[in-house]
Amino acid sequence: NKKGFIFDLDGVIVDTAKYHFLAWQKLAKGLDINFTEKENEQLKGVSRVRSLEKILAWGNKTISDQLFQDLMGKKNEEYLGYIAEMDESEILPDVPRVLQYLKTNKQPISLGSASKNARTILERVHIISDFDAIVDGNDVSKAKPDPEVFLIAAKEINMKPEDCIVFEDSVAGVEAANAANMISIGIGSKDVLGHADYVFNDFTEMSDDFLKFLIEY
Ligand code: B16
Ligand code: MG
Repeated sequence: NKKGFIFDLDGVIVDTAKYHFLAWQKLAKGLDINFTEKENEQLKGVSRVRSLEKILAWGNKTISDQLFQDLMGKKNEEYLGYIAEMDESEILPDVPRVLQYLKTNKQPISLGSASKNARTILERVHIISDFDAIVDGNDVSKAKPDPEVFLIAAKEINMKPEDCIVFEDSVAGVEAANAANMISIGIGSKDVLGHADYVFNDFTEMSDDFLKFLIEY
């Protein structure tokens, strides 16, 4: 039996949301916009362009296209500074166990992330070789909740969407997985991810037996 297992990156494999937050907060401060952790929640799974649009809207600001581009570049530079310091200690609990279980059972594994920095991050934390395919923000034209990223991720591992399982931490990402006709597994709080087929607080709560069930259903 074979299923395609598709992992989101930020919030599922590593917690880079804290670095996105620091970088966006610095930028917002420069624009005199108040930006808190609560607003940062709403940027999870959201593309870089869309994130800046949202921050500007929260602060009631309109800026030129040129400045918009400059700010996106600045934010990313700041973010890359944090990523450069990452190592395998930042992999979230039990992610290696789950990947190992799937590999041992010969299941195809794909990444489906909105981030244009996904490859860099996977390299930094030394798990890039665990993935049979990597689909990220550079490969898509439509951001989550559009299912495009997951549909390409499935195709790259030669699996039909209905035979794929998606691990996601964001509202938009779970929506995208559902729209792709895949099994959606929320990683996080049930209050936020109630629209997922299954929800676990984190991978430590997901048993090998459950993974076996997913492979065999
Ligand atoms: P970048 P994911 C998403 O990654 C993040 O959750 C989101 O906060 C970020 O804005 C987006 O990637 C774009 O990231 O600026 O690195 O291209 O959760 O889909 O893995
Ligand atoms: Mg995410």
